Amino acid sequence: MKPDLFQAPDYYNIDDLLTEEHLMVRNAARDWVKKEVSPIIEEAAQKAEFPKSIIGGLAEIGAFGPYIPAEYGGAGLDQISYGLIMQEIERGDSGVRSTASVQSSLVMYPIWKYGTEEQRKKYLPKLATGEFMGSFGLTEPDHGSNPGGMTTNFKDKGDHYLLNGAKMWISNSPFCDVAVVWAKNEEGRIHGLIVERGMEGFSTPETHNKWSLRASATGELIFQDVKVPKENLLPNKSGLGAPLGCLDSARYGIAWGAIGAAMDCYDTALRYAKERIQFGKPIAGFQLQQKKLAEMITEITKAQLLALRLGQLKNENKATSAQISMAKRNNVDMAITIAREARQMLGGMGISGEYSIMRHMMNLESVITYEGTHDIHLLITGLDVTGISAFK
Ligand code: TGC
Ligand code: FAD
Repeated sequence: MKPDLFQAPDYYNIDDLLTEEHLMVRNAARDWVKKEVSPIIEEAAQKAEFPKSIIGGLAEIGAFGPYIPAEYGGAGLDQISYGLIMQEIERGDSGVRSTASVQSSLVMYPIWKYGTEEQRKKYLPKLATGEFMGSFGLTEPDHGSNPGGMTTNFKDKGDHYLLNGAKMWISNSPFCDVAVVWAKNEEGRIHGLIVERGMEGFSTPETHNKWSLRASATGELIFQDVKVPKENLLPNKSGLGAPLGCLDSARYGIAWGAIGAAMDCYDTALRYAKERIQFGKPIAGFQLQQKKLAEMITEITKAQLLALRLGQLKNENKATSAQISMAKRNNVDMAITIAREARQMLGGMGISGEYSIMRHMMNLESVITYEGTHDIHLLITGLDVTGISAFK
């Protein structure tokens, strides 16, 4: 892969709206990605391997639990810092950001918000350092967009719960030490359970042959009469709102992360267009290519402002789920559109692993699907503005 010459676009001087702490956190993540992710990520994606060697570094830049309080090992940062970290990591690769999103928002967050003090103390510090890696099991083979229909279930057996069912498309599953699993009790109420690797009847087969998110490990979570200790139930929230509350946090991070992927594609295409000579001049001098670049920087700037405002609302605990859906949908769509345009600007080189664009483009096909598809988020906005559900 080419050396990483990334220069972040900031067309509206948005850095001026960030605090010293935001800039420090963002720059540390940016430097780390350049040094530790860029040199290895292409090979990892080509080999379809999650690069476990970067787990310690992710922990050091605060990517595991950025907003989890320091007393539990988290970085104790605000929501904008969390977003900026996700942006920088996804500038490197969406699959690496996935690993961080799952660890922070889908594993640490529910343990922190819905767990007991004992559960927080037992799991959070180890998840923050990457000693434990986590996964989040909501999606099932027959229930993706409609998680409320899940059939994974647990029965009260007196001194333990007996868990049965299967989850699929689970990020980090093949190597996770713990899984936060959503299942129905005998009354059909959804609860979260912490399942640990090594529990009898629990297996995590890997899903192969993905063309997207190749540097992230994806797999299943299978439960065959797994005896889960009663103290592993997350007691402080139940119902579908519990897992959806975690998704709010992860979707918010994705709204920022997608900007990173878009910035990398734009920056790569801009540099290439200035250097590539056809018909006796740089292709950046042709109006059609300028249209692409001008529209890219316009859309990136709009997405940056959307994410920043959402971050301010999150910091004030005022962001609604529907606002988060709008930002996730808009920013991922913006990023995938830019990736496709940028890929074309590189001509044949656009499909080569020498450049990051095709990898981003393929990754974003997962990002636009997971954490609620593009269409599901549109329906969430539709419901919010009309008051009428078009889901069912
Ligand atoms: P509905 O009746 O609307 O709601 C059920 C209950 O949940 C509450 N609620 C929320 N709570 C918090 N945050 C949200 N975003 C919420 N949305 C809804 C709601 O108030 C209600 O509460 P209560 O107390 O009244 O019971 O539910 P529904 O069955 O009609 O479904 C709504 C729908 C379709 C929007 C929802 O199910 C949905 O978002 N579907 C998409 C599924 C999804 O996003 N799955 C993601 C799986 S995890 C993943 O992809 C990780 S990828 C990780 C990575 O690698 O980065
Ligand atoms: P379906 O729900 O079958 O949807 C198929 C199509 O139908 C979509 O276009 C959808 O928009 C459309 N559709 C569905 N319902 C409606 C409706 N009411 N109106 C209009 N259109 C509709 N899940 C986890 O729990 N944990 C993870 O860690 C995780 N990681 C993932 C990693 C990857 C790489 C991928 C690809 C997925 C991951 N997922 C994870 C699963 C992901 O959240 C689901 O794939 C996603 O929610 C969509 O579900 P589905 O694939 O079953 O599609």
